[in-house]
Amino acid sequence: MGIKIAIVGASGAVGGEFMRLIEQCNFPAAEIRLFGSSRSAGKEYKVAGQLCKVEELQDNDAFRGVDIAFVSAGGDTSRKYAEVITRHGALMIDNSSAFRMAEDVPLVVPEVNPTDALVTPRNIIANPNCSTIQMVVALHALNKITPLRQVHVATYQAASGAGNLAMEELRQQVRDEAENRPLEVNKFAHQLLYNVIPHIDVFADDDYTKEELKMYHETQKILHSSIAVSATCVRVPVLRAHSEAIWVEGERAITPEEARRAFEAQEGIVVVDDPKQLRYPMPLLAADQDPVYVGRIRQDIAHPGGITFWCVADQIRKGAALNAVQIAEWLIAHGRFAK
Ligand code: 2RA
Repeated sequence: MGIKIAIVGASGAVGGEFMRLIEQCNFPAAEIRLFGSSRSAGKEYKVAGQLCKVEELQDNDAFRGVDIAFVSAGGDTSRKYAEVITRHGALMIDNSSAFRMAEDVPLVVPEVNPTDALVTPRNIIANPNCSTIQMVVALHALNKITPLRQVHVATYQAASGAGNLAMEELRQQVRDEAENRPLEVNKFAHQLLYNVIPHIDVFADDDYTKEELKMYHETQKILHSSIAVSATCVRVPVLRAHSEAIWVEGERAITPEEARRAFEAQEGIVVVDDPKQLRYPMPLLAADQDPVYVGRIRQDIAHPGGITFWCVADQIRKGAALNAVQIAEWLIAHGRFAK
């Protein structure tokens, strides 16, 4: 079976990962089209053996015949071009926050709520925010033991979440520091090198950031529950994997042994938890890898019956491109594109 795909935002960090994944996963792509801004138009990339030229995203009929459009070009572009992309029947799998909370757009993590992807009245499926994706895979495992009520999470988010230029800014700060040059700060509110910045996305009226509120609202939508998530989201000088310290409380007490068994049984999770041997998940372990890694599993001494653990995943892969490709693979396996 051949699926005709488009990648929108091809020149970005997530767009590049889509291209690598299409090749690495042997995605059944009969045709691959690339789209981008006027700045990117004309660039050429080799994808799964095909030489593809970036076409300018415009209000035209270029998406006629496309089955799946993987879109990662920012919320404004998604909002502006959703109708253009979907008007001839293409399924848009959107990485931006534009449609995540829309009632008629499913928000999907395939290990957690794949069947939500079957109902797409607008031909749009939203990919959750990266920090939400890795957390909900872990929460889903524990939710099978007992319904979870409350979650506290502190994130340690990599530069990649802010895109290619942000990763380059961190690399450049390393080089400039080594050469005693002044450090340039453009993509973040402050210097990231030798620093942590407790501020991702803009501040809302209640003094949480939008990134933190995404973790609250998206988690409820994906888990179909009223689970309450209080997050503090922090940027750290790491290149491409997000880490999270998570504290959960369920309707009944959970033991660390139960939690470990649930994580080990959960599709998508690899448990790395042997503190005596200094083995626990870290961003350097997770970079370029598919799984959500979980470790440091223990009873919460501040909340008897609560569980606390540490969770790490590659932000560009599971936090973005891989999750979208897995949604597409699940739909293909369930006959969505059977002709
Ligand atoms: C970040 N969560 O890490 C964002 C990207 N979606 O900046």
